[in-house]
Amino acid sequence: MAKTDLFQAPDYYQLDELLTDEHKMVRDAARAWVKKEVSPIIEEHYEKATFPNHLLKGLAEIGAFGPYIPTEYGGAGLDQISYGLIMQELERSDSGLRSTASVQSSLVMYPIYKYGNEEQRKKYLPKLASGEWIGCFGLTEPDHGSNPGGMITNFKDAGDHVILNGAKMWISNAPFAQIAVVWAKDESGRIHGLVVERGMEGFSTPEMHGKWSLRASATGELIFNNVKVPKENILPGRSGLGAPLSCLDSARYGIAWGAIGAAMDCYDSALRYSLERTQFDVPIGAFQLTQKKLAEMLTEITKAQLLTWRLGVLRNDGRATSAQISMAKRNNVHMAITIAREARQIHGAMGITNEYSIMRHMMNLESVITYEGTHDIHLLITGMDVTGIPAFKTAPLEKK
Ligand code: TGC
Ligand code: FAD
Repeated sequence: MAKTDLFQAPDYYQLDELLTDEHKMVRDAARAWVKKEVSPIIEEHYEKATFPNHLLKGLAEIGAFGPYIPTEYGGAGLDQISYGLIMQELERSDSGLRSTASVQSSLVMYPIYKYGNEEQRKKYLPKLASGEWIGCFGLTEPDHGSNPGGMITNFKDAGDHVILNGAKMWISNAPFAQIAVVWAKDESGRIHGLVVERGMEGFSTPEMHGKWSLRASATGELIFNNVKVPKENILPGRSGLGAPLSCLDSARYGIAWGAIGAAMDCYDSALRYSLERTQFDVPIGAFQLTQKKLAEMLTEITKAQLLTWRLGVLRNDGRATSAQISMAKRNNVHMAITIAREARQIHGAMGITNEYSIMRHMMNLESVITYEGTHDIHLLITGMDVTGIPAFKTAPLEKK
């Protein structure tokens, strides 16, 4: 039987006062849509490990595909805070749904908008904004995760087209995407973005199975076996590793907001449960140890809300740095996973069941703390920013 979604968002510092009417309208529309369309079906999709394809149209309607892409290309033309609020509401339901929207908006539409030419923008963006086409983003390879600069996927010049070879792994949306924005090296070793379309000969997208996390999101490989890609599909605006990394900035920013959504859902559920569940003749919320958990959860959520709102203001001004975004992604995802674990304890045995969203959030967040840069990589980005010294590489180990 479909469950009733009783979610109430915590706003302990009255942060709604910092939002414009448009922000609140966008957020409330996403929240209402999630309650009506997603909450009743998400557990079933999670259990079956299927992506709820029928939600794509609704996602487009609430502006989740290209929220900040200009309206002339089909985007919603919203600001960065509205974009963040949509991601928050989506991840409140499930990180996998937010993932699909993050990838579509920040990792597919953004590079085409930012580094594509006018023809490419007109060809792809409206169809992506409406959800008619879904895209994916291929950066990670089997042997190159945290170190994408070492990628081996490559292309060779062949006149009016290039020949693409290699493989990408762990790619969200890959199994059903119509297009893939793929990062590959040219003959001189320089990284470029190419739009690879489903149906091109030699291109396949096998689904990856066996995930205990992000089960309602489809993850796959991208395999390129002498794929002929027309030169007009190469994004001309920027080359080098900085091009894909700049797209990650946008997606990581959205994740910083999204993680707050997952945390709010866990806190809200734990608070309600602590007032309903009785042990030793009193609600478990009467015990100091339960109150400590709840108070600390709310404190961390409130700090994350403030951090993220400020980051949104900086991003709207074009002043947010990559390192500031890393700090927010790292802090908020860690905050959310910690809260999910504490909320699970408050729910006792019930916390491990699908009656509650807690365990699903907790397992999802294990992916979120790893993708888009791991927890430790983001720490090293902050470390590099404050010291000026990159600590990603050590000298190669000598063979004995
Ligand atoms: P490094 O030498 O530091 O930098 C290479 C060039 O890139 C520039 N740069 C950036 N530009 C824009 N934005 C950023 N965030 C940037 N970070 C660096 C840098 O200035 C340099 O430019 P130039 O002009 O001097 O060449 O690069 P490195 O090889 O030492 O690596 C640095 C490191 C480790 C931080 C980077 O590789 C990294 O972030 N690794 C993590 C990889 C990652 O996050 N992968 C994510 C894959 S996509 C994904 O997970 C999607 S999940 C989606 C979902 O479902 O939501
Ligand atoms: P590794 O890089 O092998 O890291 C393993 C461990 O070593 C980590 O703890 C890491 O922090 C640590 N480590 C690595 N280097 C250092 C260092 N220099 N210093 C200290 N510690 C280090 N990628 C895409 O391109 N597109 C997608 O759509 C996409 N979707 C994903 C969806 C899911 C569900 C998941 C799980 C992953 C997805 N990814 C995607 C891949 C993701 O970005 C990578 O998993 C991530 O970047 C980490 O790479 P890795 O798994 O190879 O781990």
